Amino acid sequence: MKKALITGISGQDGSYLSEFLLDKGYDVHGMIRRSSVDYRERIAHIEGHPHFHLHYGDLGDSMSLLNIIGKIRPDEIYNLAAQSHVQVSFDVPEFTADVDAVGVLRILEAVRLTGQVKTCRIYQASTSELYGKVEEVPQTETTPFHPYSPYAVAKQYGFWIVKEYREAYHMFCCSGILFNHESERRGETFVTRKITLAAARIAQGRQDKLRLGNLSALRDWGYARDYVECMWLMLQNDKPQDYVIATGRQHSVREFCMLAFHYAGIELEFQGVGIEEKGIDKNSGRILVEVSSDFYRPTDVVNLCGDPTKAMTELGWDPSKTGFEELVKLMVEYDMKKIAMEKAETKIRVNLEEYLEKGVVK
Ligand code: NAP
Ligand code: G4F
Repeated sequence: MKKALITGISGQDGSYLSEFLLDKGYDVHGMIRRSSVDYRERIAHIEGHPHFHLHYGDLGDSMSLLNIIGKIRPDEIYNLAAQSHVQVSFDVPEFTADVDAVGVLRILEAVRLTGQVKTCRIYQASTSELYGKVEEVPQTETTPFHPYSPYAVAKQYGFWIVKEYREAYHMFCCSGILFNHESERRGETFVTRKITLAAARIAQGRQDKLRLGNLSALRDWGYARDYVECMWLMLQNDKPQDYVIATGRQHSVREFCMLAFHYAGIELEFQGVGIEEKGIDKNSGRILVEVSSDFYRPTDVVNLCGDPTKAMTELGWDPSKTGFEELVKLMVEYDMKKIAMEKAETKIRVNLEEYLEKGVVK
């Protein structure tokens, strides 16, 4: 049975990759960090599976990496752990560099120092943010990098150190240059999930307005569940190589917003420009979306669109499994149910408190 180690297993991609590898018959090991609330929502449903094991460690802690990698001796490592929020990287640049840049080096060295150069294959979660202030559209494996945030600069180091170890030590290590991929498990402060949750809350009377930053930013959004297959395919390849993983289609934050509200039953129209732009409910005339400079970044990446031709032809990967409309729909449907459940729970709690106060229930 093949053994895989996933760092960042509690994140969006880590949870989908765990399910994917368990289905393939792998023994899956995951690295987790201790947290004050020890509940891992995205992987709670697989904890207890006989081939699913969790280990405490941290990308900032070489000793924990040496210990875990030396003990498990995995056939494959998927390094998904990162401080993955671009805007937050402006607030915590040093931590971001330590985890997203030096953390990659720590993994490579742990593999080398424990004598697994020939036996262990490594996938590095790289990113379209490397193209940053883009120099061509669409972006391919040969497009020059121009990282445009502390996050992207750190990830750039990760990309180059993987390439260096591949050439210097002939290690099977490669980077997936993944464009944005979203899902119902996406972190709630990334723009897509922030929008789908807000659309669901506004439609159900639980929120008045949504405040966003740059509505004109363009992204190539895919479905995370489809993208984890590519990580695995890259490690099954004959040669270690880097691949762009994207859909090849581009949409603005504004378009995402209009579609999400549409699936929540609200037709929006946008009026005004820049900070004055508003998203207005066509039926009621209410302003539901406003622009706030709080969500502007010191430097923003505004024109991402990937060309997945190499992954399609060499890995046989299909980027068209889940289209943009379907992705937005499934995220909104999930969040509509989530908010409805939360409303029902609140109602039950309030009723119960009233009964307890009146002494009806003891
Ligand atoms: P995510 O949901 O934010 O998950 C990040 C994971 O990293 C979490 O499990 C987190 O653990 C863990 N982590 C953070 N700091 C750590 C540290 N110091 N040591 C160990 N673990 C740490 O991210 P994602 O969307 O799944 O993305 C996975 C990877 O792909 C990331 O490297 C990201 O930068 C990269 N990427 C993502 C996209 C995308 O669109 N999703 C696109 C390109 C590249 P906690 O749960 O304890 O916080
Ligand atoms: O959803 P975002 O925060 O994702 P971003 O910055 O593209 O980063 C994500 O994708 C990268 C791949 O390209 C990953 F490497 C990275 O780990 C992460 O998963 O922002 C998308 C766009 C930006 O241009 C941002 O300025 O949406 C714009 N935006 C507008 N209003 C907003 C908001 N972003 C956020 N998070 N929140 C807003 O209110």
